[in-house]
Amino acid sequence: MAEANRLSLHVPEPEVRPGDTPDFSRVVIPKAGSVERPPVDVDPREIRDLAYSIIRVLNRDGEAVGPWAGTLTDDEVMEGLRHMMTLRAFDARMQTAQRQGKTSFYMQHMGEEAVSCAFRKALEPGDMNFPTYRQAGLLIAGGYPMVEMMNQIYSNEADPLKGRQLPIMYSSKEHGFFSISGNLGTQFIQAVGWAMASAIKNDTKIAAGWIGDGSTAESDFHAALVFASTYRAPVVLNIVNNQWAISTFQGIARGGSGTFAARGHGFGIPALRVDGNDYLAVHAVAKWAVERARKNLGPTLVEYVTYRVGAHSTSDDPSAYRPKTESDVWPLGDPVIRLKNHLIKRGLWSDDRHKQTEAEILDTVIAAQKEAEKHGTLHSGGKPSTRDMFEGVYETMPPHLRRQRQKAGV
Ligand SMILES: Cc1ncc(C[n+]2csc(CCOP(=O)(O)OP(=O)(O)O)c2C)c(N)n1
Ligand SMILES: [Mg+2]
Repeated sequence: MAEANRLSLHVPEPEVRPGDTPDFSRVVIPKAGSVERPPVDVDPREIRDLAYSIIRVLNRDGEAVGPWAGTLTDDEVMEGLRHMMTLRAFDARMQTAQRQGKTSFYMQHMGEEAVSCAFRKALEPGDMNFPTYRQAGLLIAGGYPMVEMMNQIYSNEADPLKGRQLPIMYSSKEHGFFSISGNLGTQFIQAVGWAMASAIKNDTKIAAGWIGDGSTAESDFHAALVFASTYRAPVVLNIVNNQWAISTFQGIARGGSGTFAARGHGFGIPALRVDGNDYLAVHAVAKWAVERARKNLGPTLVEYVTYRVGAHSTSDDPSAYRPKTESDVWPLGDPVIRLKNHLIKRGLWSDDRHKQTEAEILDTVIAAQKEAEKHGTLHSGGKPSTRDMFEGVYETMPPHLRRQRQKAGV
């Protein structure tokens, strides 16, 4: 065969490898405030460019600028900073707890705190999230007790899920947080299905689906978009592009598409890209998308451009696949520091107040941890009963499980 006719596959490669100088020059970042804010009933064909831009509110000087600014009061912005700081402190304590053997597993949010914390504030009671493991900010910002989260992480006697779920896979119907499934991609089809059911019942509640950049390669992602677009389901479809899917860079799942958001175009779904490290921008875009769903205008696809600063999980070592200093040069900065600087600029905050709040939050997290540890940790103290393993799943227990339960004597 002639050399020219031989076929070969294209396998996208990350620009840099461990030991190289990190490089984010491919990430094109528009100026804060430069992207238009269309009316929520806009024809999706008129805003195709929003899938290729990045909606930003906070500029380099910490000012909130442009048409997407101003969706929150001063008190709400300060509360938002507190939520992100709480999530960060919670993460740090639980990461250490895993290293101390108090739980088998933990996953951090470092760098992505704004996404789930700000999104939660755009929802109403009764709305339902279908989250992955990296949206605990939905619970923190929704006022779910940290002690309950820790009880779940420790699989102790007070674990609301009775040891049945992997640590961090919380569930709270009351807090609009559907049980986390380890099977990624399922969140998108389930969110669309839940939203369709809400519309079929002529209810007023909307759903939010969550997926990572890597998981958009799952067929569930595409099936969800078909149903969402055909039936105009009241759902917000969130893609958290944190640049990595464990050790696989985002270029693999994105493939030839310009951006993840642009995948919405083939389905006629309005698609927006937002600075995921900008609490104010995330809130403004979430509010826009939630309003569309609530007004029965149908689904919105949102891509949050962010960066996973920490390891994928406590079982991962990122130095094996990316330069150690890559997070330092991530061009969208740190969500906590950016909101802090904004509040300082506005005269509502100070470095001293920040340090004091950090200390107060740490005390609260430690107090919650002590409380949870009274109920046991992975290898010590109270555990869920063996009986719990058999309860609460089947209305009528199948015979083979009944036999097992009898054998166990519970
Ligand atoms: C269906 C399915 N396939 C594979 C896995 C194993 N897995 C767990 S996390 C992960 C990476 C996901 O990356 P991404 O979607 O970008 O989310 P991120 O962790 O970055 O938030 C994979 C492959 C899984 N949990 N579910
Ligand atoms: Mg990812």
